[in-house]
Amino acid sequence: MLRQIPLIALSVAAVLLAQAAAQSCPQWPAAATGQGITPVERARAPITVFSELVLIEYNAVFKFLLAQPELGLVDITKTQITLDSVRLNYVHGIWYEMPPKAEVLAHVDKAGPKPARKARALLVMGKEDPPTVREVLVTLENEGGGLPVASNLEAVNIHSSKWPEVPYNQRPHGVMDQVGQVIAIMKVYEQLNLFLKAAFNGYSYGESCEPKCIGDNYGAYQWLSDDIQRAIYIWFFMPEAAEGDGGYIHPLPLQVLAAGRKDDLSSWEITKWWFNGHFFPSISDLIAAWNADKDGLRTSFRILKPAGAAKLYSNFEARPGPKRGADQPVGPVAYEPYGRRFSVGQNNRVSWLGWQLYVGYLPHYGPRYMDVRFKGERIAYEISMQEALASYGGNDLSQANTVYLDSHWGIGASVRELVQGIDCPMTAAYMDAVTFFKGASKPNLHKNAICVFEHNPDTPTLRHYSYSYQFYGAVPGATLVVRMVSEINNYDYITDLILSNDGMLEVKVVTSGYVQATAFKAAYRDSFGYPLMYNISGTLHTHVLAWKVDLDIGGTQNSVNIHHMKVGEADDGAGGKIYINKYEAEIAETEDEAAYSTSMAAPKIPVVIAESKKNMFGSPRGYKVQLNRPLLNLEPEGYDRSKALGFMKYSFAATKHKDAEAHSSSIYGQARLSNPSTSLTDYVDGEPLRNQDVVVWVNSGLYHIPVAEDAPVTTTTGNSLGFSLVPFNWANESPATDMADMIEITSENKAVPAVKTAVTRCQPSYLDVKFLQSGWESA
Ligand SMILES: [Cu+2]
Repeated sequence: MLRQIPLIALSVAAVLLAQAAAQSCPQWPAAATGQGITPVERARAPITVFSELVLIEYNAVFKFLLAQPELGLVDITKTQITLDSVRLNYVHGIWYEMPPKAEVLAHVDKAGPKPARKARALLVMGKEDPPTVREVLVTLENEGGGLPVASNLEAVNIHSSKWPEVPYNQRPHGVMDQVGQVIAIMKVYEQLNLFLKAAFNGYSYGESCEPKCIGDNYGAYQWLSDDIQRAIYIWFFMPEAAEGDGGYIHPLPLQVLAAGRKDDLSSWEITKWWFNGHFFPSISDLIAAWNADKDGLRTSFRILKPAGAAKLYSNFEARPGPKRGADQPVGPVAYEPYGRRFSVGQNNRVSWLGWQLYVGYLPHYGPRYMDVRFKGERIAYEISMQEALASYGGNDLSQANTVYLDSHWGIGASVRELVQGIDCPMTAAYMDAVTFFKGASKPNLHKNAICVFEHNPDTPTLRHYSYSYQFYGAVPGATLVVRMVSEINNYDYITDLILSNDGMLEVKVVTSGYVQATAFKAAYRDSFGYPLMYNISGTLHTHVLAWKVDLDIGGTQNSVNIHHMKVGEADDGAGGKIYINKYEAEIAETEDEAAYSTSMAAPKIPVVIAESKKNMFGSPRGYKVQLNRPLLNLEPEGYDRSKALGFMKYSFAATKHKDAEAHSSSIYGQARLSNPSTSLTDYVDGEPLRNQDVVVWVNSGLYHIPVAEDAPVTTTTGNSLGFSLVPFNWANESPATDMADMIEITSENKAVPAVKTAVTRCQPSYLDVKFLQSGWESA
């Protein structure tokens, strides 16, 4: 059915074409197909200072690293994994190292020399004593003039930290962890299957389970103590019931904690069991309790296995019954009657109606947009995602202990191809992403993973209708969207950068995908979530997205002008006192004054300004940072597991730009929440902020209480997170007023199209404006 949609859409376009011809309008092109930029084109394109690495550069860096004898690295994909594999050195990831900002600006703005092009690599060094994780820089030469040559290995600190390395067990997830989990399970394999077959009606786990198989899934890491430095929660589900990828919402009420001692893979074992609401120290204890029917463990147990049509709840198969919209299954489609107004250049440079930027990504942190300009002026040097948190509640073993920091799992490395006509409109252009991550041996090409399209919001950017003075004025709405979707295991994060024709910029993330579920108990309804199906429930979790916004308004010398919203007093004209709205604008002198949590009782509106650059009315030019759903961490101050969540201590923070403070979170936080290498809280340290290169850190989040409507997957509607950057005395009037499609219709001249509009070519037929009087005057 889905495959038919483009055909239907084309026929709709054909009808529109016929209509256009009848009006002697220019031919409207049929819905455009995506214009992928091939790896060959990417490799040939002139490489700019903002270009992410291309395929051949990743390969050159990987080959160079493996050839350095002092590193002793192996290609992990070609290595037989054994118990000794923990003693291997391998490359976990490679990405482009953005040069220091001063060098980039000297090159871009002042025609200075092009900074050296470097790649950063994350190396897991299991062979060292003690084993560690390190990062190195490799220089790339010969760009644009033949094959890239990698050279010059530099030791550097872990990115955005003062640490030269992190402990081995703080490493990002890799193949070794699966070995540890298997070892832990194998130690109890026979007893586990004995129990599974008894409790789950003959279903079992492992090699000989067919046809009644139980699958497993795993959650987040925990560093539990100096001895137990790596532990993970495993839970079980029935793939047969899930029929596809829906196992996330078919959990069995069985969870275990698998843990290893320091770096000894053979020590991995299951240290805790949870079955249907009860905890056990060992499988023997669980089996003994089952056999003895302790607390009704056996006799009160019902298998969580939906049957028949109920199985559909976790998938997208057609439901029985009539379908809405069956007589016309295709709604409106986007088309561009005069062709595209945006362009996507090689090296991911996007231009549209005075906006220009470079679209990029980091494999761990996700999307980043560089050198964002409007009407030729830089608005932001960098806008980049820093973290995606999902922190769970629950009184079982796995859900209660789940805190996902998705930079660890790879927000950028998890982008996937987008489906034309559904993920992005038919008119979208597509770009590829290339990442090298998770112990790969070659770069991963994500075809059509980024789409760009102009979107008509069908809400005018500006409008006024005056029947008194008989005129109508408007600037039609127009936005450009740059979209990437990261599918991080069960969850889908749809990230949009939205540019508007009036200089506003919005970053918006909506979520979809499967919730993570557990066995439902009646008490859950009061605290953690509602049933999705019979006795299965999602569990309450908090989503928080964090971003870095390096604004450069009129240059890099900026200040933060915080508008404190207050109630003032005034005269009512008759000697009485009235309360009025007012603001008290205060420029933050230090970083501490510009870092705060939003309070409903003391609202603040932060504006990044250039104090010395004024608009024609003498107001400092600026951009307002508009927070959308900031979220505060409710965990008690000083709580160990909050230390990696520094990005949600403040809803707004502004600090002085430092190349060494490039990120507010890190890939190493997940595996050791209590001692992250990087935290935003370390950056807010009282430095002067006035007339400095200001970097803003914001977050946005929501509480997700899972309900029945989260099946099959979470809806994107109503789950929007993000922030906006809004011109604030940046211009002398609305920056939309130079749009060619601004229109004024008056009672004297209401011809269609109106002559007062700057463009007189064939436009849509606006409804004839009659300026009728209405309301009581016309009665
Ligand atoms: Cu959610």
